[in-house]
Amino acid sequence: MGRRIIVCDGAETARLWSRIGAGVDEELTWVPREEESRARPSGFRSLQGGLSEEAFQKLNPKTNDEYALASDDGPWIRSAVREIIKINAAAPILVLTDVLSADDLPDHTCLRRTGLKTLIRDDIDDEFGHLANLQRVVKLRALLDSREKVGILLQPDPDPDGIACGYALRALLGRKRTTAPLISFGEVQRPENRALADALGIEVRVITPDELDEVDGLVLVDVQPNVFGEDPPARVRSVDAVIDHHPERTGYDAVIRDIRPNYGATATIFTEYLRAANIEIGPRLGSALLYGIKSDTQYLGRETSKQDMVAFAYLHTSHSAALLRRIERPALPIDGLRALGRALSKTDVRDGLHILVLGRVREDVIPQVADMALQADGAEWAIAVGLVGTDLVFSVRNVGYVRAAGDVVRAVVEGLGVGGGHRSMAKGIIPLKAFRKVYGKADRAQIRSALFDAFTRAIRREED
Ligand SMILES: [Mn+2]
Repeated sequence: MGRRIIVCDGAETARLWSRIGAGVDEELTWVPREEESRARPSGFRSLQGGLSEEAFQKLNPKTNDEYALASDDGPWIRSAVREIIKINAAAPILVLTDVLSADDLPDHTCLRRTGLKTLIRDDIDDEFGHLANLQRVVKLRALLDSREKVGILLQPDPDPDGIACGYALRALLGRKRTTAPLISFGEVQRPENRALADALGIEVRVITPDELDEVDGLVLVDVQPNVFGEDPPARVRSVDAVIDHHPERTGYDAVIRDIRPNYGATATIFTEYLRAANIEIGPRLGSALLYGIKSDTQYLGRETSKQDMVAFAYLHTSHSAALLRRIERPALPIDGLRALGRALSKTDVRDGLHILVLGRVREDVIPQVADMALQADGAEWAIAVGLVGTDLVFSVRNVGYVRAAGDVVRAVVEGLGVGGGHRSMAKGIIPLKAFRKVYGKADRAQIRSALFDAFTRAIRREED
């Protein structure tokens, strides 16, 4: 590595730099402004004769040296760059300025611009952000520490974001499952949500509104009372705290309210809390929060804020890849694999559609098969369908640059069943009875050809 040759415009800039402190490999130089010639900042060499090739030559430059130019004066920067590239045409140059824009700077392939005072300002603002989060944590603890049992209420059929946040709140409060139970008015249903709870060993207790009397503290995470119906139970309309990222609702009281609708996940708020409070995030908590952000933002795609990105990166160092894999790819049952084997033996991709008919399977097998089916050569759409109870359940995936999967599925199930989803993932349910009424029988061949026709029609209709 070469040196960093720092060139400051005037004594004031040089003094600012010396307050930041110099690195061992930094050569500090300055160019005095007219009236400053005797005010040499300590530690700085004056560039003899100003910005000239000769002055730079006296620094004995090497080809692997890097340069930093600190100035808000356009002509000063331009002449500095001009002289430096006489010495090394490919010199890497960092320009530190709070005023000049890209247009003010000379053309040089290896030049970057950043702030000087604003660079420090950004760090300070970040630190005050952490401080504000710490303050919220302190208030939460002060409010709840004296309570014997704090209920952490999640939405019915809690999703990964909610479950992860409940788990994080328990860690923040330094409590156990007995003194800070995760509670909900509806059980964890969706297979991927159950996979998270199982993998982390988290129990969500289903309770009735009456049972809320058992807790003497109540915190709502990733949810607000309006979710519990038009006329929510009185106890949830007056709570200790609400921490959420959904649009702010009215009609309830909370001592502490931290609602950030611009965030993609409540898990981002809790990551900031944990970070501000200097709480070490272990692999289980790290994986849960990471997965919470990932699933609420669809892998940092939909409605993702900068804060979600920062939290995701922060969690990435503490999560467990093995644990995350177990959550995202739950163990497949053996008979599910056999059903997949039978479906694969008849597989083909026609007009970009890959349909796998599984027969009777456990429901969580279906989305996993759909994920895999999209990997088939030529597949733009993957549809995995299985028989669950008395319903045909299908999961749909697409490559993303085609029509939205949710819209296509809604068109396919119209008048037959229910369905919906997002841009590249969707799910549909058609009762067998309804299917038979329209298509006669429901054997594999019939299901395959009926879905092929329905999807082809729906995709084409969408494209018109
Ligand atoms: Mn959420």
